[in-house]
Amino acid sequence: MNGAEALLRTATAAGVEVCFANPGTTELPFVAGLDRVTEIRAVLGLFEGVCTGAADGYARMAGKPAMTLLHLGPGLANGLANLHDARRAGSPVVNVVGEHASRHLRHDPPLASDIGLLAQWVPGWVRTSSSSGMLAGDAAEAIAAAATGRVATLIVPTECQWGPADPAPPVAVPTPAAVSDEAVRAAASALTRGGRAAVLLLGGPAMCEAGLRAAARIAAATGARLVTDTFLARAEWGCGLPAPPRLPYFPEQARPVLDGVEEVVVAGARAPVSFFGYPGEPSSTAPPGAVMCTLASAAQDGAYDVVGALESVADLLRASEVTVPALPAPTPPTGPLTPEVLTAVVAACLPDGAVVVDEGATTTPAYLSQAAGARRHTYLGHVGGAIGQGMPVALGAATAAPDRPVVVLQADGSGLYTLQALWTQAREHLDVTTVVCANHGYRILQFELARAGQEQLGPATANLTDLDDPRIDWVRLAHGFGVPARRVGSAEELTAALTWAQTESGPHLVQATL
Ligand SMILES: Cc1ncc(C[n+]2csc(CCOP(=O)(O)OP(=O)(O)O)c2C)c(N)n1
Repeated sequence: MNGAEALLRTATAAGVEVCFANPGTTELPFVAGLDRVTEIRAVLGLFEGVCTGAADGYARMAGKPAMTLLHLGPGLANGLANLHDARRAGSPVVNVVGEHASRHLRHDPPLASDIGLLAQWVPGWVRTSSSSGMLAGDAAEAIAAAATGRVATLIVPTECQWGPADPAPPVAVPTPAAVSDEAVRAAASALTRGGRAAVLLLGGPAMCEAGLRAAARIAAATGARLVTDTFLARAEWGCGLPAPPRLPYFPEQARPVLDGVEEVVVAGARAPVSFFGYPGEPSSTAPPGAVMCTLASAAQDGAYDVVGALESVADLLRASEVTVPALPAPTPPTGPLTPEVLTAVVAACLPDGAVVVDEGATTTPAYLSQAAGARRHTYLGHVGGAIGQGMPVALGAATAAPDRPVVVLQADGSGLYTLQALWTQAREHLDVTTVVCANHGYRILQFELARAGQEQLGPATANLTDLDDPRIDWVRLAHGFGVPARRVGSAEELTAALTWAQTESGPHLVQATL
């Protein structure tokens, strides 16, 4: 057996089932190995950002890593932005990046570059294999490192792929540690400190059903308010679940939510910080005197059992179970499409068991509150701020959960970074409905310019933020990738289009013109 096959057999033994790949000549032993190791499903992405974003979406749904197969430095470089998002989401990902044969690299061939430097840019786990005999063991370690919620990158010179090797057994993955009794007591006392206004800020793993229910117990027992992080990697959402409000994106909207708060307890989130630093404004969106208490932070990279910590706090407080009052199910509005109308229609029309991927940017801030009474679903948000992840994440989520319909709220500018994901969705016949929020501009940048005092766009600012000339035709783009598509301009048309998309299998796209 050669090193490539040994790596793939090691990966299957460790539970890896999918490889999102865009290979080149230096990865051909892996490509050939995938013919022999048929337990791993090889999925072609037509751009490396599609592969890395798909691995992120897969990990969020499957709770385990997929592999990516990337070609040398340029291939990895093309995948980096979505690896950044994966890291911020705490998603396990294993990248296998081919490298020239070591003896060949000395001659500085055209594709030579410092792959390790690029890989190190995403903090996590990075190694270059030194021999075919070591390769399988390196792969087992990479998979175990990724399984703790990290991006692991294994760089594999071609002689390691074609040289002789044996598979390696899986490496044990450490389970998240229990949060200390001291941290549990500190959080409980911060939340009950006589008469002081407290917020329990939730994010990351706290957004699963058990975490939300434990948080609701704490809130009912203490009077603390629940608020969620602005950006959520994965949240269970909808009818019968606690639906805390989320911290708004803009600091002038986030500050009033936290106004008067004296204690902030962080569970699985990061301490509240505005997305960007603005002249004369503080970075934190918490009031200046608020005391921060970290029960478990997202910055601790999955090291702690956040749900267990919330349950311990609830138990310490002797908090009883809470029944969440049933909210009315949303009904689809009518009339012209606005951002709020678009998201209200989607919330009202969700199919059973849906997964909603949200890269809707300025169109979708209202979605989560509108969907609080919707059919129960899983929400996958945009955590890292590097745009172009929506359709790839949907591809990965649908690969991991083929029985669940995926609905993507996709801002048009962001969608244009990685729209080739549509082709892979069609090729793999995945049940994904992409709703393109077509406002034909980089609206967020226009908002930011207005906030900075530039209400009127000048020629350059208009040129760099307007996507209307020529107007992008998503219906034709989707058809070109083999995806049936429609254009809609009203709530009624969007409702009808979503029904159409859900009655046929396979991917669909709806261009919702705003
Ligand atoms: C990889 C990357 N490139 C550029 C940006 C800067 N950026 C942030 S939002 C944005 C435009 C978003 O436009 P769109 O997706 O259409 O959403 P809208 O603001 O119109 O709702 C850009 C270019 C970024 N965040 N990430």
